[in-house]
Amino acid sequence: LQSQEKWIYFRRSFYYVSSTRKPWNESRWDCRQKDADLEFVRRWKTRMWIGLSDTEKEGTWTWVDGSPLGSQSYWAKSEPNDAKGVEDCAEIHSYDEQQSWNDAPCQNEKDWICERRVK
Ligand code: 2F8
Ligand code: CA
Repeated sequence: LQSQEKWIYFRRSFYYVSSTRKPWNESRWDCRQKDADLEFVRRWKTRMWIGLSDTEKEGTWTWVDGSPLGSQSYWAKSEPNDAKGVEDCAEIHSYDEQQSWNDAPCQNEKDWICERRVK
């Protein structure tokens, strides 16, 4: 971990909160360079990327660790809607804990959180 960076420890993981906004891919790359990966949170103070996308196959949502999105999901009402056919990355966009996710264009710049699990 780089000493200037702020990581928060919670339940056997370290969490890093971004201080800039980036597209989904660059957010994930930032995490990977930190030996971490893009995390998901149920809600946050701003719109924020989570580690979930359907870029490989439209409509098949997959976590960055390769696991499929199971029955546990928190899509907002009418989401994911793949608006204009260009929304393949998931964000937190609402304070509603049960309906907080939206799919958005991956190149949009948003905040993100990295998770580094303690081995
Ligand atoms: O109403 C939901 C809809 O809101 C926006 O589109 C108007 C979002 N677009 C972006 O974030 C770019 C849609 O993803 C969302 O479905
Ligand atoms: Ca959407």
